[in-house]
Amino acid sequence: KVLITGALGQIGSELTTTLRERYGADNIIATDIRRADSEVVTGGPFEILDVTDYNKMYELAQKYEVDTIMHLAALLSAKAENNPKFAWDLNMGGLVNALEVARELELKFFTPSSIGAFGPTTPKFKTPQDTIQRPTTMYGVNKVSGELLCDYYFNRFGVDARGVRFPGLISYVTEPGGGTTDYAVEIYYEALKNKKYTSYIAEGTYMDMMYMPDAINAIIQLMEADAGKLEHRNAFNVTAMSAAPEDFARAIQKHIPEFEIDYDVDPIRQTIAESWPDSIDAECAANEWGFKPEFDIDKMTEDMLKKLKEKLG
Ligand code: VAH
Repeated sequence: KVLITGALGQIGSELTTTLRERYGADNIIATDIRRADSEVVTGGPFEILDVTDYNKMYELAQKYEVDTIMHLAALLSAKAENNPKFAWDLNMGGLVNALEVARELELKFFTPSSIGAFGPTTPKFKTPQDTIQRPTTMYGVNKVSGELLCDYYFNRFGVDARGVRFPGLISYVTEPGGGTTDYAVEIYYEALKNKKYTSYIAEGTYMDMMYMPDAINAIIQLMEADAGKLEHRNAFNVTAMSAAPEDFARAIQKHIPEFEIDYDVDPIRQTIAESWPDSIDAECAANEWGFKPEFDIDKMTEDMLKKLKEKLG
């Protein structure tokens, strides 16, 4: 039985529904800081949980007799830059609470890191699994600290903590909130609504990206992997493509020829994007637990436009 925090978020909403299909709805306890009219709330057990409230988290984990926590509640990079102190309190306070509950109740643990855990001095191309990590954003500081904290709880207390460094995630179910890579989601909505998108990230800015189905599969594969095979355990580099705004425009134009992109760069999110790698190396994830993404930019674009058309009606 799994307790998911941040279950109404971009990853949490799809992770909740996929795990409910896979393991049975009653075995997946969705939690978030607010209730919303969403099938995440109606499709199975749902509880209000502010992850900075340790006692409530402990109480829910015990009440539902879960054996796993998947901790997804966090503030993303751009929002964190606007509220660095709040980001620290939520991102680190929530994580240490979740790890403490996992330690106390001997639960399996998942939380994602991000390519945001790398900084300007990290090798930008085929970024290695083990390399320099001196991020220059509060989000990045939170992600590096989180990777180290998860390793600490594994080495010191034996908590079976696992994690991946996610790239930008593209999805059509729940929009991301306050990330730097959100342009790669917005562009599809705008393509269908206005056949035009003004990108806040400059042309030629490469970042790793992945379609949400590949991200959810990666979480399940990692969590079901044989623990003995995990050399790196937390923070596996995972990616499906390295892309810049013009790559998305070209892929969309294969379906909507008249689609146009122009640029109005946001200096804050551009600075964040430029501090991250262009392309990371996911060799360790492939070797240690068989990570293999299915969607490249063309396959993702075809599916994204099809599903968004249905969603937007
Ligand atoms: C963000 N989508 O933009 C998140 C993610 C790698 C990007 O961490 O902050």
